[in-house]
Amino acid sequence: MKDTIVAIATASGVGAISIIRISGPDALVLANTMFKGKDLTKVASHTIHYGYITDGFEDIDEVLVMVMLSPKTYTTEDTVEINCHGGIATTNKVLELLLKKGARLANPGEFTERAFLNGRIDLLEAEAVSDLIESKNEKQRKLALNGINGRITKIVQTIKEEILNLIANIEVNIDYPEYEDAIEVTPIYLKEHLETTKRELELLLENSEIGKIIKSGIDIALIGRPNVGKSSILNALLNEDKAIVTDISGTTRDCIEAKMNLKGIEINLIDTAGIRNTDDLVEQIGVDKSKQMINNADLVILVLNNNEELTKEDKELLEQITEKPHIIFINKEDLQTKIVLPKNIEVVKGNTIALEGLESLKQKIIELYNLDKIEEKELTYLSNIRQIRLVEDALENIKEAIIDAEKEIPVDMLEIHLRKSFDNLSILIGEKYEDELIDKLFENFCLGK
Ligand SMILES: Nc1nc2c(ncn2[C@@H]2O[C@H](COP(=O)(O)OP(=O)(O)OP(=O)(O)O)[C@@H](O)[C@H]2O)c(=O)[nH]1
Ligand SMILES: [Mg+2]
Repeated sequence: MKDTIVAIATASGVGAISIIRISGPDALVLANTMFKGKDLTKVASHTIHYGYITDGFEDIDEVLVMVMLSPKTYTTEDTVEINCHGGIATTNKVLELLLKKGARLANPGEFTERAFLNGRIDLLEAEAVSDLIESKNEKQRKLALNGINGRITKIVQTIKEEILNLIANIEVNIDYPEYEDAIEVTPIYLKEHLETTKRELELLLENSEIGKIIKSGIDIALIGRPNVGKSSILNALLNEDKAIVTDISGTTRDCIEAKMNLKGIEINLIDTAGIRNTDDLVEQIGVDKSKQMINNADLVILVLNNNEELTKEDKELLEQITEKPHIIFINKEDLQTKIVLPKNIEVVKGNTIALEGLESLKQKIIELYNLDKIEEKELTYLSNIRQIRLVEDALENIKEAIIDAEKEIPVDMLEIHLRKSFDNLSILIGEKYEDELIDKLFENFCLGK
């Protein structure tokens, strides 16, 4: 990390200004060699200076240069940010000059990686930086910001401390059995304390479901036989003619996806081809996709026709969705009721002609995912698979320790589970890491961050 890195920090394209960011031991000297104005190596930290960038022969741009000296900077290293006029030509020319002078082009996310490696932020905070940049709505923004603020880290640190205390007490018991004032860690004592830790980890995981919903939205598939009105429902929910609707069975041939917003959560609605046996090759491919969608979607809306008796296919579909989160929507309620439903199944009824039942359908989705409540809770959730896996492993080890404690296995034997759990949480916040994994993680960041 001895080299000095440079990257364009703003999005490429035409804009009022572009920012070129330089970080590392030579940041100031490098910027100074191409700056016509004050001597940047002599100015105070966190000051802005007006001047020109020059290649020695001609001026390249009129700029403002921000000087920030170590350690109070994003990376903790000396950092210079050149604010030049926007647009590709000027920005690239300034970048090119810096590269010629000896700076190295930064890898994606390398500034944030340095902030992490230099100990200014932990790994959860670093990941939240990326989330913040990518956030597209208010909830995603708040979730990411709480990550940056270190709220999740605090929760994890508390759990880590509890585990560490138990390990320390076990060690004291082993090393100094003669100490009478040391807490005697019996399996019963251990089990009692571990139950608390277990609940805390479980809560983190339960809440992470909400984090996933905020970050990735909910995939909802409209499934059913041909002609029951799936595409009509999609159009009605979106309030636009997105999918083709006709009275010909098998109108929709491929999955049609569209986004809508429910209580600030992104809903990815998927209209599918009506499921039936068919000799038409193209239609068959569509039908196969629809069947896959039953598995892949987060939620299935099974559409049935009020005006027809249940068919064999309907019954099969009802069977297939039992294990999935689902809503059954009885469409064409404006027509005569011929459908006879199995007892005790909960349905939403409506029609797309007078647009009835669609609000109830939305309400049902809101209830299923508690979308109304998300705002009230504090948005401190794990937000990616890496984080979730590590907490799952940490929990697994605590559970194993509890089982061992119940069997009254000597506490020093089950200390191994506690150590593994502790290590998982250390990896989660980046106190322990492998270089390669860290590089991989930051590769997903955008350039200049
Ligand atoms: N009476 C009545 N007709 C409806 C209703 N909803 C849809 N239809 C009609 O039913 C026919 C089929 O509607 P679609 O929305 O294309 O049905 P689909 O389920 O997407 O059909 P496929 O794409 O073939 O699988 C069209 O003629 C619609 O106008 C409804 O609530 N009441
Ligand atoms: Mg359709």
